[in-house]
Amino acid sequence: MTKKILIIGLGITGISCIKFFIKKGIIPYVMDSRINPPYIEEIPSSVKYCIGSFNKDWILNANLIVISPGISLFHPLLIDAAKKGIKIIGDIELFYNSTKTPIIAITGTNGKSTVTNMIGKIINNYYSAGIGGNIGYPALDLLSSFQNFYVIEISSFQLETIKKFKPFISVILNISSDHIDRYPLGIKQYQKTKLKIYKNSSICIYNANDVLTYPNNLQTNQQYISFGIKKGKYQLYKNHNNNYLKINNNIILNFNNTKLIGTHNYVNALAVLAIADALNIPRTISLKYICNYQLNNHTLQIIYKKNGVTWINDSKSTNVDSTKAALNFLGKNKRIWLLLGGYDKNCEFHLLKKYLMNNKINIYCFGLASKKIMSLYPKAIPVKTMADAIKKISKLLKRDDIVLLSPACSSVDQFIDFKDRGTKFIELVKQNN
Ligand code: UMA
Ligand code: ADP
Repeated sequence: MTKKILIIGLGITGISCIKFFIKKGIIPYVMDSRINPPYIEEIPSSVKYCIGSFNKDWILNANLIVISPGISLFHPLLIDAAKKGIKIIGDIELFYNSTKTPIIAITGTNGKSTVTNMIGKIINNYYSAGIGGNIGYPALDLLSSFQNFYVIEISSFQLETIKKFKPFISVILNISSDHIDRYPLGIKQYQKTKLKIYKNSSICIYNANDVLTYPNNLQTNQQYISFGIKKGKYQLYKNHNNNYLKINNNIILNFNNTKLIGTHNYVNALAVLAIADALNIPRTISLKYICNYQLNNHTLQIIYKKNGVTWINDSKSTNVDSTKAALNFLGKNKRIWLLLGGYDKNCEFHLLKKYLMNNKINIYCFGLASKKIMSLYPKAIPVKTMADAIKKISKLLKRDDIVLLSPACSSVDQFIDFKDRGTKFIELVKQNN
């Protein structure tokens, strides 16, 4: 038998892996446990595939297995394969093995896409950068065009399967409770997976306010750079109502003069400047792009204002900490109608207590997490769908109210993804106004 390469997963990662091997003249085997995986029609006719369940024989007789991020390494058949000595990797390791271009790797529970896009824009105005990874564009698809740098957003799922991956710069923005359904040993195991990003990196950038992001095995050949609120090399410093970016006690920028909103985004910008400086990009360029950066859709996106009521789409908030960030940004004084719910990934809703006990917050919960939310917050009103919540809320709104979709959960129980959830929210708001 010739070398058997097995790709597991027929999502966008799986398809990028198939194309990658075919380009090299290797015909892989492909498998997906779903009965109806999304990209079945894109498989070239030469490729043998198996769908609906995992094929034990294919797994245990492969020479190399490439798994997609949605597949856990803890699947019993993959544990057996690993015991047999079969190498199991993911697309990020393949990507790294196929390029000499320096990689900037960004992870964290929240802020990855914001930081990836922001630094990508800055680099593209001085050098060139390919931007991809968990942000929605498979890393392997970047290889077709030459770039000075690759900026890759990396999830904990993707970090599970890295081996020799060696980014030039690696960043962990923050770590808080997320994806606990995938990590049976809890947040420590999730953190350990995230910390893998630093292992071979030349420059490690971490959050001085978040000890979970601190590099653990310090090495003399690595450089460590920190950022944080009143802490670290790149600092956010608040004075009266101003929010300054400070380096070595020098004020570099007043964030109030930028398009960024929310303390969390100011902190994200600190990390961005730390990366840009490490790449020797002139500050004038970096600061110009930080000042003018427009947040991505579905992140604290003000979508509608009518009769003094503001509607905000923060569908990208898929965990407790991102919803905290949204509520911190909005403050304690306004009446907020919060749409919460979806698939909760075993995360810790009680961490929202300090915020949700505020009398000015009305909670409407939907989806799989409803029961859990209601058990913690009896005032929460359960509804079947987001549409039902909007219908009910629309009749109760008064001037100066805010309606916030910041669900603290993933969308997979009732929507295709966060974009679908956010887009439907926008449509519903228009229909109800
Ligand atoms: N699946 C099966 N059986 C299979 C293969 C997959 O049930 O045999 C399921 C997975 O459990 C998952 C879904 O199918 O629920 C998609 O999995 P996938 O690995 O095929 O996903 P891709 O389409 O390749 O997309 C992946 C990332 N998805 C996941 O990590 C689940 C995308 O991040 C990423 O943009 C893309 O690779 C390119 O790198 C999405 C995501 O939700 C946006 N990421 C998580 C997050 O940001 O919190 C980590
Ligand atoms: P990710 O790619 O990690 O999901 P995004 O930049 O897309 O991150 O933001 C996702 C959600 O997290 C949004 O609701 C956003 O407002 C929030 N967010 C962004 N940066 C941070 C941060 N540093 N801390 C907490 N929440 C954040």
